[in-house]
Amino acid sequence: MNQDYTTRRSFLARRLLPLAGVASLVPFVKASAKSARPELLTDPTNMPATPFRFTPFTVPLLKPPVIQPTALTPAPGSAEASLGSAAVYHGIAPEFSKSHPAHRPDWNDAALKTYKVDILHTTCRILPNVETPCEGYNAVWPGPTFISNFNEPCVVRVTNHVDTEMSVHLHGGHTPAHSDGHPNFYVHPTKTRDYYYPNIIPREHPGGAFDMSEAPSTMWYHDHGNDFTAINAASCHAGFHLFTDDLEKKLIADNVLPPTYGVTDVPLAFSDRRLNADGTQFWDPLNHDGYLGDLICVNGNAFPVMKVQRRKYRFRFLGAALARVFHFKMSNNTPFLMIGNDSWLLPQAVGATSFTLTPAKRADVIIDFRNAPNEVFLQNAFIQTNGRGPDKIDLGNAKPVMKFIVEGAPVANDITVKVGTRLRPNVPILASEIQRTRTFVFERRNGVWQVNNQLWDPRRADAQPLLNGAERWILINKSGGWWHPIHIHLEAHQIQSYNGRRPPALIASKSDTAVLEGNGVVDLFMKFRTFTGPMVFHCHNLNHEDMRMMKQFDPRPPGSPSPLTGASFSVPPEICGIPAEELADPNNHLFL
Ligand SMILES: [Cu+2]
Repeated sequence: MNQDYTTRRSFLARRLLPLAGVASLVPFVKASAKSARPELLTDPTNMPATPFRFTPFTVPLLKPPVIQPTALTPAPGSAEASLGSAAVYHGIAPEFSKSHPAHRPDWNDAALKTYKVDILHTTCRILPNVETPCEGYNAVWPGPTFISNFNEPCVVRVTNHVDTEMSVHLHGGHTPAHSDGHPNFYVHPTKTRDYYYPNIIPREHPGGAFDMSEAPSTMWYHDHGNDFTAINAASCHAGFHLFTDDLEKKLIADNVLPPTYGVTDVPLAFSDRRLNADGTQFWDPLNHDGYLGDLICVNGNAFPVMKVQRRKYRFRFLGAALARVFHFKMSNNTPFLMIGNDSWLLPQAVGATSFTLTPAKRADVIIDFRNAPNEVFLQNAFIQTNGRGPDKIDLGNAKPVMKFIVEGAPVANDITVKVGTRLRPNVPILASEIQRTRTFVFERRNGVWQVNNQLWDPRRADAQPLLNGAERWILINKSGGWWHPIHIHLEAHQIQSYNGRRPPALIASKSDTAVLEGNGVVDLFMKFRTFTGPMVFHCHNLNHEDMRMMKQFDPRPPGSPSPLTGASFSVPPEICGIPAEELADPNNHLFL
């Protein structure tokens, strides 16, 4: 196993060192006084600055394309596309089978939609005149947007054309373990895997009706490969997966929310990048604190511009950065209307003059341009100098990250959502439902990131909640000033207290990522429904995740302990999707 570990780290270094090495040889091209860069970002890091001049706010905001269904050959679930086949090497989630005990007849209310995604080498234009090698889902960044309807299952066939093990996680999804994007359930290079998303939500009780308070709105998908998640994310593996149900469709039909993807309903993925003089991305493989770029990208382009009308827009903010934390405000100080946190709409819309977005968080936000000046900027008020987390909020010196050009007269019959508008009713988890309390301490020991004094180990189930049960988890940050946004897979959690206080309305109902600020404590309730594990929870500062700040839980029925005893990686092949002969292959990178 140590041999295996060394091999993987060597590979990692081979893949990444050219990026960092180039940077160290290239003299820093100092930005002139006319350059906009010093005004765009406070960047007192020790990393070399991106050595290109450019004019910000000239590149139109990119709207990720919507992926269209396509027929798959061989068909999902066929003998040719099953465990061990050559065509679709990894088969399909066992829950897909109608004979599987977890399968429910009402999962088949709609026909199966099928999609094809290829992980490809490609290039992107972070800056308009600089071609940057990257990778991407269907060669675009952000990846194509999925739009799924409740209870309309789909299969996404992913083929890996790059030379790294990949794993695709549907973040916010209520998904079988086979298709969840577990870090060790790979799509190996040259191989193909079917991800099955039933697009269902948890039920009120086992066998009962679906709990419609659980229907998500804004999920996203991204790489989750063991050890490689940070560099894979930096290589542009991320996209949106939107989800609708009758309740959200009615809000749109009633003109409460806007209808049109890409026009008045716009996804915004925020990340940061840093370029070398040859256009490649700067990357320091020895930086485990957290990657920071000096170019703020929105949907893949640095500092873009968007033309808008004088009306309300729905923006799906996504914290797609590896370690940067944003604190957003508008340059004209118009307030935001917050309608969703992470994957879910709020019970009612909440006003906010500014808000924080850590890695992995989503904020579903209405911005009203009705009274805006002809030019207005979205600004970031956090000053951040390293991966530790933001240093301070400086609202009076916020830096622009995106420009809006506001055109025309106020639009008639605008959407009606406002502070207090009721959106998605919330069914709370009650204290009386809690079966057990667990405490997880996040800290740095011996230079690596740990949870409860342990490193990530895929052979070990760190928690075995009862399937369909509820637990209280207390997440404690004992790593000084470091921030750790903790993402828990499988379903939403409910934050009971945030740093010892009642949580603000924005995070008081449903979240999938609990933010541990420096020395912070989050006390939460969570249910574990529908699917057995293994599932993971981890820091979403991706450099921390890769350096072992991750644990595993495995919901199991009473009397059915997890096979993950710590002795071996013993998840059945039909769950992990990897044939037995591959599991026994010493070149298979399942462990470290
Ligand atoms: Cu962290």
